[in-house]
Amino acid sequence: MVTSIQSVVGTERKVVTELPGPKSQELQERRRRVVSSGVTNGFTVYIERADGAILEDVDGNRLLDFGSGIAVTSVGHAVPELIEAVTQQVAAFTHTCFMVTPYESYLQVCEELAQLTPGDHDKRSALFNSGAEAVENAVKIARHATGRPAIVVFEHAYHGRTNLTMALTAKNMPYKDGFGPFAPEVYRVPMSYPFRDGHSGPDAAERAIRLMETQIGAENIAALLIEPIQGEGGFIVPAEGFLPALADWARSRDVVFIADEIQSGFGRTGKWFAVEHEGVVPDLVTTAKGLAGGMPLAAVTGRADLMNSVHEGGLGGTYGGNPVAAVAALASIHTMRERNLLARATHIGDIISERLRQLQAELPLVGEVRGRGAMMAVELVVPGSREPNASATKAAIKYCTDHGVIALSCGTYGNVIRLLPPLIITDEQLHDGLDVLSEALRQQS
Ligand code: PLZ
Repeated sequence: MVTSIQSVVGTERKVVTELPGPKSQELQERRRRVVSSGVTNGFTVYIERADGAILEDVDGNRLLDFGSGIAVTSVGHAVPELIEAVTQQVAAFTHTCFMVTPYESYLQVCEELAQLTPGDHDKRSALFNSGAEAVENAVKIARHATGRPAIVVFEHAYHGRTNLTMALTAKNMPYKDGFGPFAPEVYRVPMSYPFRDGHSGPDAAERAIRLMETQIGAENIAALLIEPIQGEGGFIVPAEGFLPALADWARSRDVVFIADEIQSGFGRTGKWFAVEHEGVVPDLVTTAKGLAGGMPLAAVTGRADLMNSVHEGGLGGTYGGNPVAAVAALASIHTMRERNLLARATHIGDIISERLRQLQAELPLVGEVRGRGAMMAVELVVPGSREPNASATKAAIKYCTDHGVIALSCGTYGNVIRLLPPLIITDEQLHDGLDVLSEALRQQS
């Protein structure tokens, strides 16, 4: 049964109707009557099945996936090993609640996390359902362990949509507007954003440290929380030396350094975690998305003394570390190793950078090309300036989706196109999608 589903989906992008097609349009009509308009869709094609890097919609269109459901399906769609593991687990048992009666797969995920996350110190993990929930718990743990209230976050940061994580997230629209009041004791300092601030990494870190010391006081800070490469904020890669300087400062002041690797982690950048590119070892790491290949699972992993400082029963939740999600994570991690997907991520990054840099040389619309591995982006500007160009970004994304390539935007100013293909994408598929994106950008120039 499983194989017949897979064999139906081809490996090539193929648009056979207008997009969205008639069946998708019908579903969209139905949707309007039952789904809150507060939840939106980037692209209203309704998906029926998927395989590898291709999504097939209800009208039979085959779309090339450059988004991986926002950096989730890194191992690709319909991975046989994952299907097998999940199917067997569903038949065995779907839920007991780990806090009521435990099961082995939860331990195995924590063993993998201890091994894969940076540093060879003694580690513990706790499992949750979503990225926001992992971030909330990392903050709870850091506050409990230090007895301090303040949490420091950065400009352009994204950490989630729950009340605490909205406070941690920078951008007002659409994430925060009208949803306050927000959780207190959250302080925001400037990020290193080389394209826009021109600072070296150490200088940008010095600026942030000065603010923390003078306006908050290190003795009041429980944790410094940072995405090593910012995701929703615009795929901002801090200047070299920024992360190590902050991590050193945090260590010297007993401030917990939390790396939010929810988008940048799990092989996306060519290493298991993006902090590894600069040799940084965080005290706590939050993971989700790519961890479980599409099943909802998230984790906080880090120093045993911090993770165990919480009183018994202080962490948990009904579904955290659900057995179906847990075996999906194990299958996904195994697939990443077996298929050498970290090296694939680097290879994908090389292809994308080369193609995008050619475009940058050709088109003044392209302000910057940046990212690492299979987490690459272009920042679009008004030609001849650094003025963010959100309208061109929107139009280029529309061109891509009209032509069956699912591409996503991001950025505080809405002017960044990000590429997050599944790591199993073939070179042919990648070039095909990049051809469409190139044409999309040329049309905006
Ligand atoms: N931390 C770094 O990227 C989720 C958000 C999509 P959840 N990013 C996609 C949207 O508009 O809601 C994310 C992230 C980083 C935390 C999160 C939150 O993860 O699983 O969406 O809660």
